[in-house]
Amino acid sequence: KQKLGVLCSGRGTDLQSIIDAIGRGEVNAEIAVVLADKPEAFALERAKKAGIKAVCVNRKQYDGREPFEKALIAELEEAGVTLVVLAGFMRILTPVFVHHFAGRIMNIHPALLPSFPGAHAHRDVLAYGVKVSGCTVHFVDEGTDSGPIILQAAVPVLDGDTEETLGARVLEQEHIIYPQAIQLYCEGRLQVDGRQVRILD
Ligand code: 3YE
Repeated sequence: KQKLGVLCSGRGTDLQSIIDAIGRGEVNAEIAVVLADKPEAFALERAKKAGIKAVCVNRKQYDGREPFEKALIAELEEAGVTLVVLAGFMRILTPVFVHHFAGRIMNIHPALLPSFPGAHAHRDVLAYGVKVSGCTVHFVDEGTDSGPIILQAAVPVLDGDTEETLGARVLEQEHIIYPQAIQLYCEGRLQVDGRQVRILD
């Protein structure tokens, strides 16, 4: 059984969708630890409420990325984590972290990659005027939002959408496809071949 380490920075609604999917028996994994990079991340409360170990590795208390990531790695290894799940985690990971968990890190991005990478996807989507957006689950590599794509879901962009209304529509899909992608990994059904991720029967 895979042991997940979920990294968060915010409200933790994607984390909650994973907790709930495990509870319904739709994801056959265990969340070994939830880590946040700031103490006010509500994800920490969600984890504790679900009886999951929750630790703040406060970025502000570290002098530079490498010591911060070493601390993350230490927590993940102590918990025996086999798959790292970024769920609204707002930090770029350096090659040190990416190589430590090579091929074992997933992220969800709230747009249809390779369009609109980065920290302000909904704002960028609305500014560009595209009519379709969505979300993307991908493996994490050394680039930002550039790794092999596992699953995507599309939603319409509607007249009068704000970052909030579009974000809520995309979030509904995030809560469906992130647990699905994690379960596919847990079943050993994701075969990565360069950029292509094949989903095995
Ligand atoms: N790291 C790698 N590859 C990826 N992290 C995320 C995805 C992903 C990844 O595919 N290697 C915004 C983060 C963007 C940003 O620039 N953050 C700053 C700090 C901002 C602050 O001070 O709060 C930074 O330097 O990390 C997760 C999504 C990252 C989204």
